[in-house]
Amino acid sequence: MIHVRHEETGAFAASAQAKLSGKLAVCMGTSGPGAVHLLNGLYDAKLDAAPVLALTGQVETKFQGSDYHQEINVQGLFEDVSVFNHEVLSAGQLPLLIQEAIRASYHFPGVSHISMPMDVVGHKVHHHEFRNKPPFAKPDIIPNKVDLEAAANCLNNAEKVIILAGIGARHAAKELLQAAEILKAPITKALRGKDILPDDNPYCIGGHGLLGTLPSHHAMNDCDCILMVGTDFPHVEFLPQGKTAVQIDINGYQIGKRIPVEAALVGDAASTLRSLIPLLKNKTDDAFLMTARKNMESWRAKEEEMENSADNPIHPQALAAAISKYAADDAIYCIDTGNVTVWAARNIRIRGSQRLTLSGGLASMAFGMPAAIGAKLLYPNNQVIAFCGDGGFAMLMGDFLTAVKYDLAIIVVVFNNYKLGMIQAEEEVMGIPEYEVLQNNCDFAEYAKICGGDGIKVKEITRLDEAIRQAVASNKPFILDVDVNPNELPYPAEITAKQAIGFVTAKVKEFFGDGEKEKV
Ligand SMILES: Cc1cc2nc3c(=O)[nH]c(=O)nc-3n(C[C@H](O)[C@H](O)[C@H](O)COP(=O)(O)OP(=O)(O)OC[C@H]3O[C@@H](n4cnc5c(N)ncnc54)[C@H](O)[C@@H]3O)c2cc1C
Ligand SMILES: Cc1ncc(C[n+]2csc(CCOP(=O)(O)OP(=O)(O)O)c2C)c(N)n1
Ligand SMILES: [Mg+2]
Repeated sequence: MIHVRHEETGAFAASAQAKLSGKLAVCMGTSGPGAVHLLNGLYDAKLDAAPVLALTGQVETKFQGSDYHQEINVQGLFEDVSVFNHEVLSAGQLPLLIQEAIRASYHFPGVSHISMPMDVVGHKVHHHEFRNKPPFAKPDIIPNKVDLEAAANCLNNAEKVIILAGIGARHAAKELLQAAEILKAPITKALRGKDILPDDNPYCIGGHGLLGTLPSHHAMNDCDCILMVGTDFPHVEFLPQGKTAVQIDINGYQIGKRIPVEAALVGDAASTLRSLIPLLKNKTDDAFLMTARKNMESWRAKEEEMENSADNPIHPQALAAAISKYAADDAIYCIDTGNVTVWAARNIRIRGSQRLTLSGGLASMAFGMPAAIGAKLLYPNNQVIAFCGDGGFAMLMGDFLTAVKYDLAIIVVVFNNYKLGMIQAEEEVMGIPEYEVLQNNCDFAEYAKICGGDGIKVKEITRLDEAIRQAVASNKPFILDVDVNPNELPYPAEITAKQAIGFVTAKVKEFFGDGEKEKV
């Protein structure tokens, strides 16, 4: 049992553990406010389909219904977030309910919730009342022959195929690369699937969407067929109309959700690809792939200008790339939401057995450090690095004390731009001058030391490398608080005229003092 300072940290940590391992993770909160505090972390688990069991307290049954101290309708409150949601009515019921909850979390998958009135818990439950371990069978699901042939036809008839792969294809890297080789197809990754393939693999053209790369944007627009594997990529505005599509997903409900598909393959990513590959014809024309590779080289070269820049204030791209350079081959990255997500997506180069997790579906701030706590507890021998925004970090910074208490040598990198950077960017592309985004931060490195950890504040690029070396060598929880350029814009791969006009309008308004002047 790990005692956290804020229940949301516990729920995020559990969600991150479940996302990284695929195994059930458990978190707890008291009745009333403790239960309410869990919710955001549990929604993160729900939206990323992570198996999490949440246990909450409840007031004694004899007081229920009387607006008793801390009494809330916890079942009602948790109804939307959970796939299984029950109150324990008697101690004897508990073994059954726990097993049901676990089976539901794995099967659907998602959050199960059990609330426990104070008079019901505290009784002895005998071990034999638990049935045998529930059978969590993992069937090897493959689509039928007709569907496989339809998919093969579609892919064989297309000239230019792009593969969009997500976290559901994590165990299918070998098969993805075989398919890419036969189809002469570049592979672009949905963000939750960033760690399925090393970023320097010659078939990989980075990620797709707002945080994606320009080569991916071009390849997606130029292709005539999209092969989606283990992804529920939600940003449909980046999936062009008029393409044919083949989709592989273990969950039939997901197929056709984001884009109309010609061939639906319900099955496991690796097994389905293994059945599909013998039906594919080797394409001889590799011009589409070669163009994507060439575009990727130029895009990389452009990013490297920022990554290697000696400018002050430090470019966040330079910080992300430097961390990526010093990270261990087995590092686990835990990423916050904000502009910081953009730098993680583009400037971390995944290699070796590195993992990366983020709040994908919910896109919640403050995920980074709690996720790092969860990851370090589960994988104590791996290096664990959180990429945090200053806004996100400050939300749950009290739980740095938890990392200290349990001796968790996590590295927390704060991309400190003293503002809610992503919100400012969103305001400005809409033509709204910067409004209420600035933040009066403390020195987070000093804070780390006061808590009993260690830390370094970095303001100049010349100090960055040495600071990172100290962070990775430290055996204490460590905060690397780096001042990054507050004016760095998270440009999308391609800027629309509307965005550019909005941005210029906002800047002109800011110049003439329109909008709110903030004191920090
Ligand atoms: C600030 C911010 C910005 C973001 N911008 C972007 C962006 O620009 N681009 C982007 O890509 N993401 C972005 N995201 C993340 C995005 O919201 C989604 O979470 C992400 O794209 C989903 O990745 P995924 O498809 O790999 O995972 P999921 O959405 O979890 O989908 C995984 C799919 O795999 C299936 N599956 C599971 N197991 C198997 C199996 N064994 N075989 C076959 N299928 C399986 C599941 O049924 C599911 O359909 C952003 C997030 C944040 C916080
Ligand atoms: C819990 C939560 N509240 C609000 C938001 C909306 N939001 C998205 S990004 C962002 C700003 C993040 O700021 P910071 O953590 O400093 O990162 P930066 O964008 O500056 O890199 C906000 C407020 C959110 N995603 N999650
Ligand atoms: Mg910020």
